[in-house]
Amino acid sequence: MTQHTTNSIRNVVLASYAGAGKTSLAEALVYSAGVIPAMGSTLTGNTVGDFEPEEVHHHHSMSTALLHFDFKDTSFNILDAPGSLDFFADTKSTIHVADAAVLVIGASGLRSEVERIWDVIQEREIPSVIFVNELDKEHTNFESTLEEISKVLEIACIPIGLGPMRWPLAAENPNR
Ligand SMILES: Nc1nc2c(ncn2[C@@H]2O[C@H](COP(=O)(O)OP(=O)(O)OP(=O)(O)O)[C@@H](O)[C@H]2O)c(=O)[nH]1
Ligand SMILES: [Mg+2]
Repeated sequence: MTQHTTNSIRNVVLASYAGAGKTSLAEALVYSAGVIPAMGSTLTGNTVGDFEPEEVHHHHSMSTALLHFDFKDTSFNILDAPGSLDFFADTKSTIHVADAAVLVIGASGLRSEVERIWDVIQEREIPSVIFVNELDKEHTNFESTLEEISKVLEIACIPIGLGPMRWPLAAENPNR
């Protein structure tokens, strides 16, 4: 097992409104890293993140889940925060302990709660990126989503695209 110092540990929060795809993204990350052999789904109720019976029943996260993987020399703790405003206190506390944030936006439509969550991330002044999700859905458009994000959050976005990536660790992991 790799020994990590605090310098090589990153605590990254996935935050957004409900249904944007945080738990699915967390699942894809641990799958890509070779931690799990197959991807679960929140609809089926077999994801790593949504493990509480209530979460499985309602298909929504109700508290922050911690997922972990190593990539190269860095150890990542992924904090999958709930999106519903009913659990906003939990989301806020999670953002307050994170080193970095990923704001997940579903391309099928931005919800108004996103401003409140973005404000908390901005208050913390931690490195943050926006992940545009659901681009496989019909009638979604990356450029118009980007425009909407810029308008709603009053920021200038710099698009970064990552192609299909096979992580070195996945090839080494016996689960893959
Ligand atoms: N088509 C498509 N569906 C997606 C994508 N990401 C997530 N979904 C679906 O969207 C729904 C919500 O995804 P979740 O990952 O549970 O969303 P969440 O942000 O964790 O939601 P909360 O826990 O309620 O905050 C599920 O049915 C997912 O299968 C995507 O990229 N494309
Ligand atoms: Mg979730």
